[in-house]
Amino acid sequence: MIVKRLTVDEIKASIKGKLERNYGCEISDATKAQIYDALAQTVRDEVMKRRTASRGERKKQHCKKLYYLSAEFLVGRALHNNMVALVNEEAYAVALHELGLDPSKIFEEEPEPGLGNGGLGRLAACFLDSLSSLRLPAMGCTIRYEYGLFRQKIVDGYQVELPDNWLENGSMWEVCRPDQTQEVRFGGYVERYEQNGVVKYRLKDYTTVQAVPYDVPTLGYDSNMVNMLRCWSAKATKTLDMPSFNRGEYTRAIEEKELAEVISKVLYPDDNHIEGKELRLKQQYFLSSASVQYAVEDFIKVYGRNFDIFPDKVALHVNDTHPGMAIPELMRILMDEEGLSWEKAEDITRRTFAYTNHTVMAEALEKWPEDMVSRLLPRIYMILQEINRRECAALWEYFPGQWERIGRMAVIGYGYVNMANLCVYMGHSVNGVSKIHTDILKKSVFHDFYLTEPSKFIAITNGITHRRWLMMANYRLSTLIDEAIGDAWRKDYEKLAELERFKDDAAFRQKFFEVKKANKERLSKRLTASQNTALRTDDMFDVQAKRLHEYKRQLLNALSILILYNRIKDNPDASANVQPRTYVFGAKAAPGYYRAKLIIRLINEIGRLVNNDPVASRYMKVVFVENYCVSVAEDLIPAADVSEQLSTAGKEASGTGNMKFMMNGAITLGTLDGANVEILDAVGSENIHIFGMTAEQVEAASMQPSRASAIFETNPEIRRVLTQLIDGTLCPEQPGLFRDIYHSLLFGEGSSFADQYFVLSDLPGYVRARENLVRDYADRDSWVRKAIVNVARSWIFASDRVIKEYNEKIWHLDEVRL
Ligand code: 26Q
Repeated sequence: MIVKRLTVDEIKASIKGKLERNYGCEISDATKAQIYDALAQTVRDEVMKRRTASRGERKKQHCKKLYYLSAEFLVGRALHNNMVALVNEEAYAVALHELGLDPSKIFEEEPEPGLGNGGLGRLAACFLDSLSSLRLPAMGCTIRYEYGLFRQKIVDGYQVELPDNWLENGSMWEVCRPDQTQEVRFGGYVERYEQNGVVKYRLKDYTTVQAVPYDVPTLGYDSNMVNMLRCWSAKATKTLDMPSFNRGEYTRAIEEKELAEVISKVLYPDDNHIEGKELRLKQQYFLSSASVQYAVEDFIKVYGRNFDIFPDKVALHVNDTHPGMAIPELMRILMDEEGLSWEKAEDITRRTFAYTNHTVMAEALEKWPEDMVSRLLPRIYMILQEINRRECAALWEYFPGQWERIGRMAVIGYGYVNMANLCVYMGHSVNGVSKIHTDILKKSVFHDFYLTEPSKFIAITNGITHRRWLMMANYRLSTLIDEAIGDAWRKDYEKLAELERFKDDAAFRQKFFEVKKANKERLSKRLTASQNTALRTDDMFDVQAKRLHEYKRQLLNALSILILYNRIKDNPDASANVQPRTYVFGAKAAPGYYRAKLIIRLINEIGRLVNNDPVASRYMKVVFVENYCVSVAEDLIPAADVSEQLSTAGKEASGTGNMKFMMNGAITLGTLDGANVEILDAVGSENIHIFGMTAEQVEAASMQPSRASAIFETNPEIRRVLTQLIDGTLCPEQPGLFRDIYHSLLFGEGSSFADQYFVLSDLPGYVRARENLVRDYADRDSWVRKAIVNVARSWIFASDRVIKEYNEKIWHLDEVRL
């Protein structure tokens, strides 16, 4: 079935018609919000028409379906993205122009769903986009957090968090499906009973929470395929707790309703750090149980109760361990509800589940206290215990007498349920998100498992959707690419490689440079409006944008800016030919992460010092962009010349911001960590600036605790900036403000040694790398050539490539024929 694209006149008529019917007004007297509604509804109609045409095809063709389970889906705004996917942007542009409307102003009206912290959530969103574009049947499953990630304001240099009430005025893009509500059960106790001579278990005296699905359609690019992102919302059971109601405990009954609905109230704002909060465990089981129940229900609808073929028709993917309780949940359903034996259920479960790991840092590996799990999820706990018993027995055969090793690998050990061990042991595939990350998984984090089942471990390097991050975010560059090589790259990402030969075309290079400049102007306009900060668009833009975390080392960047400031102050005459540059930071800190918030304050204080200095401010400017989120990234990344990727080697599993910057023609300044290693492989050492210790060196040096003081003693420039942290140079009103940072760099605290992220160790090499990079920038022709090579070779990091790899190695889905 072919769905026709709207013509300019049809678009205009639709917008006018919606305004008339919904609001009884014309364009001239409509509010901005009403115009957004009318345009969004027009686009939504187009998306839903394609949904109708493609719906049912997957079932008819008996295609296997993927459920991608993720506690976060950071999808970003939908309107512009859907216009791109409809491949009708031109007609929309003309129609809006003829109606006297500015599309970019209308897009701003859409509240951004911030249903994720950072990389992991954004990856899930890029994957769903690629799945639809490649016509692979899938459903994303997540939680419909009423409050997404907090909005950030900077007040007096500090981060202040504001609630993100993104659903305040409703959302245009979700479709509620009350008919597919699932019941999720908490608490109670397990009763053993016999049925036809077979021992069975059931939950008694439990509390029920309803999971109500809200589906957000995800249209593939030029594919007419729509996959749903299912967002589960918690709702109290329809009837209030009648017994307590009858006893006259009306208010208690209402309180319990509130307690049920709190499950989907708010996204936890911690990234790469966990606290064993009970509500977080409830969220995880809520998502897991509702999604698995639906997957089983949907399977039965198409194939009946022929569970032998379940793994051939259903793939369940857990994005990190957060939805890992889906594993015992499927076991529970197969045994308790469908009557399968343990052996059968275990075999089906293992062949269905695959797990992606996103971190090697101990503080981010999830462990739940046994007593919490047994109280909240008694039947699930029983199943986990049995999994653990069988696992330990099997390991005893493999590693006889090696108690310690078996203890490390156990699903339950030392009073905790270890989620990573569960996912590795019970899944058929474990993947890391870059080559180096997968090597570290094999060598250390999961080394014991790797010995027993090496073929389970695979490396699939992350990627990003070039539709949102190039076509949508960088319209100017995309049009320029079309002019050079045609527009086939939009569907076939590999074709982006053809751009490389244009690096030798002087006219093309000139236009490329002008695009970058125009993007800088767009960013400057945005920041002028949002935070009253205009940018110098002739500067080199040097950007570090990502969550704030010590391992990501925004501190390395900040200290090197201070070093440069000192050099300019010491020798103003020699500065005359310094390339003026603007350092841009964008970063949210977890609200409870004291030092991360202090680093934000430090960046802002260094900014105050530099930006107010009559000499230094001629050559440098420091800008902190408030509220870094997907839509800020869409304006910021296309304006960057330099991409700062500074993580301590071995710590960043992959990084995906690095890929977004590369795809938009920024040159990477980075360590040999995560996907930076593969960016280096792709572009060659002449098109990237690499510095710093390797993961092996970091590992080896962790054993020498005295290195920080040695650097302090021997390097006067570093000694000086460290002293400036505490001598009142920064924030003279509060000279002791940054003592905590000073102390952590030089002395460490508690169990952690001084400078545990190797900021001081890498600082000299980083400062040198920055000098080389600026020298490079001065030769504009050669710089633009490098930028073009980066764009051309970024095709490797397209998420379409990633999804094809997952599909070949893990999921084995069939394309839906439309
Ligand atoms: C877990 C339990 C309780 C509360 C919070 C969490 C939690 C939430 C979010 C733990 C971790 C996260 C996010 C992790 C994350 O974004 N990791 C990043 O994933 C990217 C995609 O693979 C990688 O590119 C990054 O390197 C990795 O840091």
